[in-house]
Amino acid sequence: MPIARPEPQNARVIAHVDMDCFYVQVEQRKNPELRGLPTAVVQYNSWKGGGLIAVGYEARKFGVKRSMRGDEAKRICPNIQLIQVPVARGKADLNLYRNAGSEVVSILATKGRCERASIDEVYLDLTDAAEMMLSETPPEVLDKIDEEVLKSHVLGLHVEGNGREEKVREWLHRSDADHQDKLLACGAIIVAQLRMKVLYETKFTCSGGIAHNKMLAKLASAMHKPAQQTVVPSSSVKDLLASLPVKKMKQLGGKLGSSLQTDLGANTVGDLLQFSKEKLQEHYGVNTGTWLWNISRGISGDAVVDRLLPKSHGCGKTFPGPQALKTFSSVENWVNQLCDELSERIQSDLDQNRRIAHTLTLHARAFKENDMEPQRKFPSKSCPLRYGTAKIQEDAVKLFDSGLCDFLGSQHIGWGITSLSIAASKISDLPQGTCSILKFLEGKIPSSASSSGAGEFHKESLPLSSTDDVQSTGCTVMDQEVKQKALASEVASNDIDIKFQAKPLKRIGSLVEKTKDVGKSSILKFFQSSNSSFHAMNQACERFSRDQASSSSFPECEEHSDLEQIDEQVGFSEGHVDIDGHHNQTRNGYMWGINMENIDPSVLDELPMEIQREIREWFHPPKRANTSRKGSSIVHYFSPVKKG
Ligand code: TTP
Repeated sequence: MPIARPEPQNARVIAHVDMDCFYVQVEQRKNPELRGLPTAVVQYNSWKGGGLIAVGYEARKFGVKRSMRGDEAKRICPNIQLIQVPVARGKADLNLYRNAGSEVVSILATKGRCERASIDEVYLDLTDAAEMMLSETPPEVLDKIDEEVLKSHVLGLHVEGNGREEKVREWLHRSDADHQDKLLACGAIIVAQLRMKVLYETKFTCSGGIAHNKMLAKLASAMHKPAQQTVVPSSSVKDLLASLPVKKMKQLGGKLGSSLQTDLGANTVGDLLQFSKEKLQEHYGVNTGTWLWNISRGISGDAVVDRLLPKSHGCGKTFPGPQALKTFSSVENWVNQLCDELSERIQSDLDQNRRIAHTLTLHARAFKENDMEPQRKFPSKSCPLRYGTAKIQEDAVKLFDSGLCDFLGSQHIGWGITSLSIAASKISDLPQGTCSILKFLEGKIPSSASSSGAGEFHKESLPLSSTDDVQSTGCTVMDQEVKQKALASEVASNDIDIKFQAKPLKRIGSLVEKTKDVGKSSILKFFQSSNSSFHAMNQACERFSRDQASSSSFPECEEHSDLEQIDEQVGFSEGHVDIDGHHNQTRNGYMWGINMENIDPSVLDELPMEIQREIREWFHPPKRANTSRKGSSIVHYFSPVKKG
């Protein structure tokens, strides 16, 4: 559902940059002989020559379109070069294109906040860069303006042909322009520079839109392609939207857009101007009504989110026509292959970017033979994501099973699957501070560091991550392996990244590092000790996880995924598991088998006061009755995820 957000008070400069016929360009860079030739990239599936997924601009001149199949494209453009996407696991492997997209993003991100919106497009917030240019070298004082900037299309200038560049130069140079237009002029210069840099460094062309918000910038970038840019001054917005078919507007391509056409008779976005805000709210609710009222005026306050990495990972495969999957085992086979790829990608995201995905979703398109309810769709199913290929496969198959049950209902009839996809979403960064010390502590212990190869799990488990936002239809246990795997990979890298650590922890690191052969390593042993409360806590987590795993079967399992319940299991609340027992024993210094004296005081001193106090109390407990350890600060401190 669209969200109505007011524009911020100060004018922004937002750019949308979209690569031109992206996959084709990537293939042409790989094989320069293809340059200048009509080229298209086709899907792996070779039925009727394969579906076209990217069409080069030379081929478009012949009328070749993405909706065609290779055979048809050949008919209308006999010289067309059809390049098949790279293949892995029996399906398209998009890594080549993903990596090429990342090359571009790393260049574009140098000028302002950058949001990677898809494999080949980004939004940039260039407001600061434009303001700075305006105050230091405003366009009106520039003697020479680069040709690429002069080739910009400025909406509302109404000049074409030879005179255009002169008009654009005048527009850029206007000293009497308002602040907003001056900012856009700076934005146009910056985007042209960025596009040239992209071309120079990657050999890819891209197109850009420059406006005061994301919505307008996106519309603009598609207006003049390839290798061009379009500027949307505020004065041109009304005309732009007046002729824009509602279905072309983002978020109006589906039912909402259809309803605007049929129920309100609005065929263009501009047609919505005749309706009051109240009227639109009456029809579509307060939020959507307000959003419609806003967009018809070109208002959109959506911020450019700082995100260079994808929001989710997904992979899918279609099985058109006779290739439809009709048995459970054939579906399972494909689900396993998709999961294999997904698992590899989320693992590499974890290793490279320290990000964890929390939700696994399976989508499918299906049909029933002699369907009595053709309107019933195969429902998408989600569950908390567990790391490890086998677990993802197991869960995805259960999701499919659950979806198929819902899809078929009580009917015992034949079915077929024409598309399958799985996605890992709700991706978040690994918690930093606590994770760093865990990494440090784990990574520096010879027994775990040396025995853990890349990808190997630590034997000792860690407290679980929270999956607070999972919309589960069936569910499995949130897995500790997320954390374990994170640690394993970090340990394997053997590279202690202390830049995220709070300062004191950094010093602990160096102190322990320097002195680890003598008694001072006791603090490490302390946290590693198989008898420590930390271990007890982990064991409790493991037990909890095992119990849940053994009892979890789709789709009827309980919702145990959140941290609160896990906290109970590890003894943060009274009367659960045996952690209190451990605490009692540790107070005698008995179970840990170490003395306070063995801990280098300077190391201990580096810990936060609350932790120091707690450690000291464990060894020299105050003479008072045993109290509940609910909310134990040390446990919180070393827990990788704090309850949010
Ligand atoms: P788009 O940006 O939609 O298109 P494009 O870059 O090929 O062409 P344009 O110059 O018109 O923007 O998609 C980016 C890439 O994503 C495209 O090169 C191939 C891939 N893609 C698919 O695989 N399937 C699809 O249905 C679409 C739309 C794109």
